[in-house]
Amino acid sequence: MVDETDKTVIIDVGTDFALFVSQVNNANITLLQANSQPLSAGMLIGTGCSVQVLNEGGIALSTYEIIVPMDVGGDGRITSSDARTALRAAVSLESIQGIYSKAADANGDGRVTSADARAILRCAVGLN
Ligand SMILES: [Ca+2]
Repeated sequence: MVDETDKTVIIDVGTDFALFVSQVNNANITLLQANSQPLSAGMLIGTGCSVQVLNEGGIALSTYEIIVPMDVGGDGRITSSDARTALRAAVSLESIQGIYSKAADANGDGRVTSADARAILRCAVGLN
C-alpha cells in the first residue's frame, strides 16, 4: 500500500527482495537498507528500508520509506524485541519516531500504547 503524501509504502512481513520485485512487476527500482546500502537478494525487507523508483537512465525519480507493520526494530521480523520497544515507547522509556512509530502502532489508532505492545507480542509468539 503506497501513501503518496507521506512517501511511504506498507509491505507484509516476510517480504524479501525477490518477492518485492515480483510484486511491483519488475519495475525499475532499487531497494536500500536503513543505512542506505543496497539490499541484496534474499534479505528480508524491514521497516526503515526504502525503495527508489528509477527512470530508464537509473536516476531516482522518487523514494518511498518502507513500513513493515509491527517490525519496530527494522530487521524484517516480528519478535518479542519489537514488543519490548513498543512497550518502552508506550511508557516513555524510549522514543521512537516516524516510520518506526507507525510500525509500532499495531492497531492503527495513531498512538503507541501497551495494547500495541500486546498485539506485537501475540504476533511474535504466533497467537495472531
Ligand atoms: Ca496504537
